[in-house]
Amino acid sequence: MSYETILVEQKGAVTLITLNRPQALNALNAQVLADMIDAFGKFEADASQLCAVVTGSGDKAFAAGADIKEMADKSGAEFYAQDFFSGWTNQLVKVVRKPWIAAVNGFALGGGCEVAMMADFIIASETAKFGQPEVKLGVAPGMGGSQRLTRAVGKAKAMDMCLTGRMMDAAEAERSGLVSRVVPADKLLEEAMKAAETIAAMPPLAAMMNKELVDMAFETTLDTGLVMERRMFQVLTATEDKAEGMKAFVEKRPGVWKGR
Ligand code: CO8
Repeated sequence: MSYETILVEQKGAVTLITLNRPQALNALNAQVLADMIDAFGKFEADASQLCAVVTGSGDKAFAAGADIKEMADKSGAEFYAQDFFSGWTNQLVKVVRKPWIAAVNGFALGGGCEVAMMADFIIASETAKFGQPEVKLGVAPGMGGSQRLTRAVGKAKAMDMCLTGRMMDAAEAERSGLVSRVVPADKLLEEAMKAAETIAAMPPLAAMMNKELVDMAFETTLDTGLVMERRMFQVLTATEDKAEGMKAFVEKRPGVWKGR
């Protein structure tokens, strides 16, 4: 399947999605959103695909934000009537239950940082730079920056980033808990694919429920989260993959998963 603004490749059980508008530093416009929704829908529906990686083309940017040129002349009424930006969270976060990783090469600013934060985790290259510079344009984050960044790095850093618009480099992002790992720029894709392949090799239902449980930690009380954790644990003990996983451990061999 070919798209106007992204590249999509299936590599074994991993779908690699590359934001591909390098001339605009992979800025996110309406076409990127439409292409991403379609690609993520196919990833979610394809039983052979178990994890995805999203990265940016070129070595300069993951995505330098929502497309400012597309938004500049839009009226406030249009932004509101279209519930502008809602598609990203509604389609990429709420619909997608399989794990996916953002591999951030270069700038992840504004909407770019926000899409990276929609991923289950971020692997950054040493050259990555994160920022929510919307304040400089007279606006505020619109795709989760003020909420997901604050949950990821805490109030002090999130306020600093949103109020000054300054960028955070990869080392600071790792120290602050925004990214899970920092790797050399020339190893980024290799490392992200390796992580995705590791996830894709896990029992799929267990991977999906682990994702759901960690996400729940941001949505609910500790008591409710702990109950849900026990229930999902108990549900997983009823799967064929649990029986196989424990048998394979005892027999000192890799498990062979059925996804049920
Ligand atoms: N949207 C559209 N085009 C962009 C964007 C963007 N977000 N970022 C870069 N580009 C384009 C540039 O216009 C330029 O195109 P051209 O060659 O045609 O002039 C090309 O990409 C290369 O960029 P630069 O020449 O600027 O490259 P530099 O290396 O000099 O600078 C920077 C790189 C620092 C990343 C710089 O491009 C920059 O500051 N970009 C904008 C970052 C930003 O502000 N992002 C947040 C966008 S807003 C958002 O995501 C939330 C919604 C806010 C609503 C706003 C309503 C108006």
